[in-house]
Formats: sequence, structure tokens, C-alpha cells
Amino acid sequence: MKGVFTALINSFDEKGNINEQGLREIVRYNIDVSQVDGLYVNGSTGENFMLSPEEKKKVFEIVKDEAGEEVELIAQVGALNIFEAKELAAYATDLGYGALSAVTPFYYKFDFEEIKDYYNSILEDVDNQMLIYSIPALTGVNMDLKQFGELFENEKITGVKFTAPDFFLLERLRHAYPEKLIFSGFDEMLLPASVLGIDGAIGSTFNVNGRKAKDILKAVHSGDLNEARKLQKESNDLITAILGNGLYQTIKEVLKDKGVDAGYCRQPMKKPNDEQVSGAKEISRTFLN
Ligand code: SI3
Repeated sequence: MKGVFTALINSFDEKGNINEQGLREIVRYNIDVSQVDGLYVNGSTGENFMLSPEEKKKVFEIVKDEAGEEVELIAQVGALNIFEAKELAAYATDLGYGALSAVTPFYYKFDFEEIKDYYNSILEDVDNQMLIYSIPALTGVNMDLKQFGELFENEKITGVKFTAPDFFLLERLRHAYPEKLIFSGFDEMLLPASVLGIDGAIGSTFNVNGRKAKDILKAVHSGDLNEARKLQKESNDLITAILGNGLYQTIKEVLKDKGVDAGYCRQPMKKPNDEQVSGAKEISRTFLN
């Protein structure tokens, strides 16, 4: 479980239903064109928190069916309903997902004991490994080094998807837990994170920019920091343009420009307006030729 993992985008039709064929095409594009090492399924980018439990299962099934054993698969199963999270964990494990991940429980101000109990409960009946999904900017949950250490005491918790710009904590985690997996979560900060010794990265823009992300990791590992900086600058020009045009809508429109039926986002996310559609086409042709 190392390398560049795409936080897989989802495809919905105009009415908001899962577009199975489109999702299959997104999986294929990631494997064949973006050439990533793995897929992170039903994360934020997959619009997970707007799906029903049955739809989440359907996405897990479709992705596994399409990807087979070609790349590593991580199933994000975190949910505020603990019974749902446990059921999804068992379901994805039975399908053959090589790892689980769960977002820290959010919305209510859970204390750390409750957060720990959440992870231990999800894992108690399931034979799989778990990456904590830490994304404080969206969940409001900030954990410190000691708290990560307490979660890591559960041997099934093998690492963390660290989506935060806190390089001090990232370095402390790397130093304290060399045996745990650390995936960075902000694509625009891949270079500094990789210099600190991460095992890989999970991100939304890898749906369209996976090869360059892999090249950044390769350049860092071979000690060619000038090359890594050049590639990160190129990636950040792309990421700046994507963020300025609407993140998920633009990734979908770029994929459409590449011939992939990436569909639309689900309500309450908006459909892209004409300006965003033409902006995405320009991004596709300027940065991703
Ligand atoms: O679960 C997921 O979909 C992710 O991995 C999310 C990932 O960390 C992305 N974060 C968000 C909030 O979308 C990043 O890849 C992010 O889109 C990118 O770095 C641009 O800011």
C-alpha cells in the first residue's frame, strides 16, 4: 500500500443517480491513463457523504469489479452511524478491498475517547487494516501526536491519510511511527510532504494528474529536488486553475474532455455553468495534453 492513490471522483446522471458506466470509465482512465497505484473509494471526492448506504455498497462493487486486482483499493467507510460504518467495513472487506479508511467522526463535538471507540468498534469484527482519515479543515477534528499514538495502539490501524498543512505534526508522526503508513492528502503540498518521508499520497486531482504526481515522488526519492520543484510548480498551476473553476465540477468536465463519461455532481452541489465548462476545456487542453 504505497504510492499515488486517486481519491476517486464519482459519476452521476442529470437526475443525480449513480452512472455505472461513467464510474467504470473513470476507474479505467485512472488505471490506464493516470496510471495511479491505487484508488481511494467513497472519499470526500467521491461525494460519499451524499450517498445512501446502499449506494456506497454499489460504488464499492462497481469499482472492485472494474479494477479487479490491477491496482490497490482502499474503501472509505466512515459514517456517523456506527452500524453503517461497521457494515460497510465488512462489505468492502468481503469484496476484497486491501484496506479500509474512516473519516474522524464529525459534526458533534466527540471527545477523543469517543473517537477511539469509533475506530476500535469499526475494526472489532473485521479482518482488515485501517487508515485514519484526518481532514481537520472539513471535520473540525484536530488530533495531536499522542492521540494518533493511542489510535495506533490498535494493530489493525496501520496508518493515516493526513490531509492537513501541518508539516510539524507530519514530521513528528513520521519520526515517532516509522512502521505506520502516512499518506498525504493535499496534492498541492505533495513535494514538501514527500521530503518528510510519506509512503504515498491520496488526492482528487490525481484523477487527471496522476502521472505527474508519481514523477514528483520519483524525483524526490532519487534526490532530484530541482526536478521535483519543477513538477510541483506545474502541478500547482493546474491545481490553481482547477480550484479557481470549481474543484469537483472541473475534474469531471476535464475527464469529459478526455472522453470519459464523468457526469455531474449530486445536489446540493451545482451543475457547472457554461463558463465553468469552457474553463475546464481550456484547463484540459492547456495543462493536460
Ligand atoms: O477523500 C478524498 O476524497 C480525499 O482524499 C480528499 C483530498 O484530500 C482532497 N481534499 C479535498 C477536500 O477535496 C485533495 O486532493 C484536494 O482536493 C486537493 O489537494 C486540492 O486542494
